[in-house]
Amino acid sequence: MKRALITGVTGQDGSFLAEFLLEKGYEVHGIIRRSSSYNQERLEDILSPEEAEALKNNKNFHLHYGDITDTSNVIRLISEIRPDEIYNLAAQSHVRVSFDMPEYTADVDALGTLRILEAVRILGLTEKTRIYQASTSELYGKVQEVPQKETTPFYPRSPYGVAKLYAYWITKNYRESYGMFAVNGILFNHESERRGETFVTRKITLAAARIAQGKQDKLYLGNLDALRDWGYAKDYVECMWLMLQHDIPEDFVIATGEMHSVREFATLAFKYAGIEIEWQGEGINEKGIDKATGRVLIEVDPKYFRPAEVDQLLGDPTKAKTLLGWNPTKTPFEELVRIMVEADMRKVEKEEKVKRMFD
Ligand code: NDP
Ligand code: GDR
Repeated sequence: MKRALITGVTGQDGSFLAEFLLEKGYEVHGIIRRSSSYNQERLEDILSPEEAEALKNNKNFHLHYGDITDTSNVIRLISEIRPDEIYNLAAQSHVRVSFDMPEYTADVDALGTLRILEAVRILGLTEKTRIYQASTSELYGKVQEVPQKETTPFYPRSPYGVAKLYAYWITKNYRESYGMFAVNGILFNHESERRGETFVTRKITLAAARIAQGKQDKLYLGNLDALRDWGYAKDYVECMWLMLQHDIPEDFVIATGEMHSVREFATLAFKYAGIEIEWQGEGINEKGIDKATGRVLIEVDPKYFRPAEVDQLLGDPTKAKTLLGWNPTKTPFEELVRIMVEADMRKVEKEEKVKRMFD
């Protein structure tokens, strides 16, 4: 039985990956952080009661307290678990927040990766343990080539992107220096019904559901023109695993090859929630109006603008398609939006009216 360690198991990707690996017959270990309030919803509440029960009672699923900023903890856990595969998904993953917490973001996202690589090296596991590093399309930032592929030069535009740039290169460096099987998955944005509520897609699908059910009045967004290559997270975790099963340690771009704007995402999400949006005005005065009632439902709030923006990202998944046999269009854009809105419509049915202070 293969043994995997997932950092960031309570996150969107970690929860999907844990389920995926358990289904493949792995013994799965996950690192969870101590928190003053409960932080395992994605492993329980978001799953159906049957799935949550199955996960909890699965003898092959083990959770450990830890933090990738804590070197001794990382070394102890890796030494005890002796994993065949490590998936390093832990990160301060919010780009906007990384401008407010640049040093912390670097500690977790850059040095956290180094700590894991070093632990594997120090413990003499370089031959045994394969490592997946969660790299990102944010490395491309100010785009130098369209679409972006494995050879496209990087130009990160946020403290998050810069920290992940270090993680990308240190992973590659350990591979080249010590012959480790350590690879970067350069994943473009991927979303789902388990996406964190402050990322733009989920913020929109939740708001569309709440507005449709009379539980929220308005949605405030930042840059409506941003273009992203959005895929479905459940499809992307398969690729993380495929990269570690490949004969040669190599880096891969994972993307759909299709790009849409935030405005388009919002229009479609509201449509699936039963509201037709008409856009009026320009720039910070642009508004999304309910065609049927004339009510303003979406407004721009400059508070969500970033000091430096990534205007557009479009990935070329040819290498993953060819070498890993991965299908980038398994869940098309429209289907992704529909899955998210339908899940949020069900969730919101059980909710009271909400007012968000921080999103
Ligand atoms: P999430 O933000 O949903 O999850 C991040 C996870 O990391 C959470 O489990 C969080 O724990 C954990 N974590 C944060 N800091 C630490 C720490 N110091 N020590 C241990 N665990 C920590 O991210 P996603 O699931 O969306 O993304 C997974 C990874 O992939 C991240 O590294 C992200 O940067 C990267 N990525 C994501 C993309 C996307 O579109 N989703 C695209 C490309 C890359 P807690 O629950 O306690 O906060
Ligand atoms: P991103 O995702 O920064 O691409 O990082 P996010 O959903 O936060 O933003 C996407 C684009 O939408 C614009 N935007 C808004 N964003 C947020 N969060 N809130 C808003 O109200 C809003 N309005 C407009 C943003 O300016 C941006 O252009 C995600 C994360 O998962 C990273 O960890 C990952 O590495 C990258 O995707 C690939």
